[in-house]
Amino acid sequence: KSALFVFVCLVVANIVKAQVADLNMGIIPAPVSVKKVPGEFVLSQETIIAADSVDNKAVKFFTDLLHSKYNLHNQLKANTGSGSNNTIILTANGTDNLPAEGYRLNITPQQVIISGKGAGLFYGIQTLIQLLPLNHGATVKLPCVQVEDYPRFGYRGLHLDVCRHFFSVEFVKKYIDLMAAYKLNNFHWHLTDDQGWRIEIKKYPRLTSVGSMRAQTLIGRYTNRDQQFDGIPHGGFYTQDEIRDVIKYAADRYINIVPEIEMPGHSLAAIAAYPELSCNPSKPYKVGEVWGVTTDVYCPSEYTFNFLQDVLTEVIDLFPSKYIHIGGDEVPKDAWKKSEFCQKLIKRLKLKDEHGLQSYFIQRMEKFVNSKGRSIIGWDEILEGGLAPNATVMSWRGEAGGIAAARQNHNVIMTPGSGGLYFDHGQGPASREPLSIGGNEPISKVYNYNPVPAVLSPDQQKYILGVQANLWTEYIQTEEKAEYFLLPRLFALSEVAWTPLANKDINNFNLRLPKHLAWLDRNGFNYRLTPAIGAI
Ligand code: TNX
Repeated sequence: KSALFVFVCLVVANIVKAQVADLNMGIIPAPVSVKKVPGEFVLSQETIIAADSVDNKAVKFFTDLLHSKYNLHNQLKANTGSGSNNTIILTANGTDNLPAEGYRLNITPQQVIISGKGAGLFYGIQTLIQLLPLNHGATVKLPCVQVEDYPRFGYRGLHLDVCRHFFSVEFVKKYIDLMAAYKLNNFHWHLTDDQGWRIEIKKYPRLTSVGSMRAQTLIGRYTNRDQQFDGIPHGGFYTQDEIRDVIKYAADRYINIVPEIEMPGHSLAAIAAYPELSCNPSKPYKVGEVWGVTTDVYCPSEYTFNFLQDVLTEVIDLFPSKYIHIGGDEVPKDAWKKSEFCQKLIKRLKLKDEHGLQSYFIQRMEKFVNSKGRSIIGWDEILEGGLAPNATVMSWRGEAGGIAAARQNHNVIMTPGSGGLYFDHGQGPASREPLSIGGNEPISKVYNYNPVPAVLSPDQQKYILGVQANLWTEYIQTEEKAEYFLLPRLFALSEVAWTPLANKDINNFNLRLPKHLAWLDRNGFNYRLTPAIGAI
């Protein structure tokens, strides 16, 4: 009898589970509200697409996709507001009271209506695309449903380090495609570091002719005591034309690109190109060949400030982003301690010590960026010695920096390694994973991360703009490996960034995963099979 009872309970539990999954219609990130209704809409060659504006970029994205993936060439016409059958209506009408980036999607047997403004319309289309079957015949059926949706956070970020290993424009676009499909809206492009400078700067050609190429790379871990090198040069950079092309590609998908130019640390590639940027210009420098933190950093001299202002001027001319990331992390103070120039400067400026100098450096650069109408983001070390007045803090060494910044009324983006957001860490036990920097951040840990620390008051919590995951590439040499480390964790990130806390449910998420893994297969992405769905 009791066995029968347990069996019945299990069956009921599974039905309930399946229904919850059904409620979300398999959508990732889970929307604010989803209501399944009976019936289906049949999308065919005869279906008309009626849009407020026929040359809207979201509309173009949709018709291009129907063409390329479903071989459908539907008639596109201006939306007249009349309700003819077999029509997909894309409109800004009916968006009253919707938060920014929100949309409504209503599928009935007669019509599909997506209401949204700007990014909202684009996200409504992304949700509709997720409802399209992966396998289809001559007709494509869409289940009837009513969705209302908007994001939990305005900043939903993903980072890529193209310095430790260079990635092609094609790959960067593929990365952006993934972000768009999962409603992420800020691509943090880590463009400069010790081991490579990756952006063309017209005024300083040596940054790329010298700084974009390292002669060799340390094999294996950076703790490799034998110091064995591969003997293979590694390099690459983006021309300004390529950068403009990527910015447009991202903007067409409602993705902003936050460029990062590191200072005062992680700057060895630039110093190798222009040794005058260091406090000890007579020393021989070469582009970094080992990972970790180097003691060679920019000297806070007028030469350096002029150089960085010139660089940022070109960067700001290229990137429309409100935010310009100026790094600020991991700055050993050795070179400044040894430098007579720096010691005099500390005295003259009445600073406490080298931390004060770091703060002076960042504040000075912030003033410059602000004078161009933009704002800086910095890693949480920019808190040391006092925050620059308008800075946004990216909290990576846990949440402490973010909490401190929010308490000082500064905006914060949470990206703690301890929250599972360092996607260069493994997704399982090291023994079963490819070589990585270490760590074990399974998808469930990413999923359960909450970017809003409970220790903050409701007013302070408002400073948490959002969340980001980072893909550092010391041990990620190929596109396949980058995708393997990114996926499927990106799906969990999208739900952390978008879905209301109350709607988050890991069991429900796990039930929705297989369809999205199939989508990855269909679109040629490599990924790690997750234990959550019964495979390692
Ligand atoms: C720390 S996160 C760094 C990066 C490394 C990363 C490796 C941050 C601001 N600095 O330079 O690539 O760890 O996980």
